Amino acid sequence: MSLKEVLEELKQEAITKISESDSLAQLNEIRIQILGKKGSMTEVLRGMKDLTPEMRPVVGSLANEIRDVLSEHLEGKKAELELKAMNKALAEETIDVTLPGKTIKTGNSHILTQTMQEIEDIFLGLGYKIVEGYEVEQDEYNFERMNLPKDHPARDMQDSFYITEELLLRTHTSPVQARTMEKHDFSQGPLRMISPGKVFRRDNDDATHSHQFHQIEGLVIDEHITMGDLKGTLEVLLKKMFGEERNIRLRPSYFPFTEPSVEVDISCFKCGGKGCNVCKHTGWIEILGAGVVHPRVLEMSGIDSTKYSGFAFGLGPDRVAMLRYGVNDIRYFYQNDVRFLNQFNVKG
Ligand code: 2U9
Repeated sequence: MSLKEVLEELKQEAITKISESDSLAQLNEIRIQILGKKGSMTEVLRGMKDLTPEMRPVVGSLANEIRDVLSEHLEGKKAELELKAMNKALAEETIDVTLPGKTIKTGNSHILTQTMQEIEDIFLGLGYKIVEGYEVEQDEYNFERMNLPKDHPARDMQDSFYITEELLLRTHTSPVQARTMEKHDFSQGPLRMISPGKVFRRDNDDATHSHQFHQIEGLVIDEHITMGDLKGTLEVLLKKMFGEERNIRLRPSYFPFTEPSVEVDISCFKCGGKGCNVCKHTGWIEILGAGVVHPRVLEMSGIDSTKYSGFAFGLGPDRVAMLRYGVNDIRYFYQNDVRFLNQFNVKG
């Protein structure tokens, strides 16, 4: 058989094999067998060296032609098999978009954090700055600067958590205000701040007391600040928190750091003032303490009390949350039971 005939036969055989192949892997095998380095075409072409010089170009161009034809067949078959494989995958791997999805559980802020952030937002809107301070404080800032004298019961070892004689876990967030006051430059404008955070008292834990709880204290100092500014500010705060229909009531009280001092009540948000279990049938709910900053407290932080005056208030976010959501034991907030906490998952 001449080399030309061998090539023709090889071509026919290859075309048959290609057309019969039924997988991409098999097709690749065939390509290697025919056109690869050790493939049959290459083998045949090695025999060209024995041809006469006249025959070499003839056989050469026939070989090239056959290689092109076979390449075309291989490509065509490849495209056909790929399409077949894709159609098969599409038929087998259909996705049922109506199946219920997997819920991804995400965490959410603790209800006390949510309550505090809501209050912080109200004060940010009123132009206050938020200042956080130390949870371990000096006796000087926690008590002395707040006009709590050495023999005050709050300074007793029985009532506060002392670390050394001079250091303790803060019993209120007031030391943050004292530290901010002594640094404040009044030539830049008045001081308007709130200090949210954890405070610690050595109470016996019961339904309404926990050794750790939260406070948000507010302080405004400027020239000519009066009780009227305090009342207006608290009215804005309490209406935003408990509803525009609320009334507020101020009752005289006593705190060492304010003079005069008041307890502030809101008309009951459950019964509107008629009397119910939430307001203990009085129509009013005690919500915070406040007053005009004691001149001695201003002077101790280096502020001229003849020129400047201020008001201050303190409220407990734990109590706010208990009232709002009908939680009857403060300790639930600190037990981290997810069945309790998930009730306040805002994301649902
Ligand atoms: C400075 C001067 C005065 C902060 C105040 C109260 C009244 C008050 C309670 C609220 C609930 C404590 O957590 S609670 O039990 N606080 O009634 N706090 S006036 O007075 C200040 C603070 C800082 C420099």
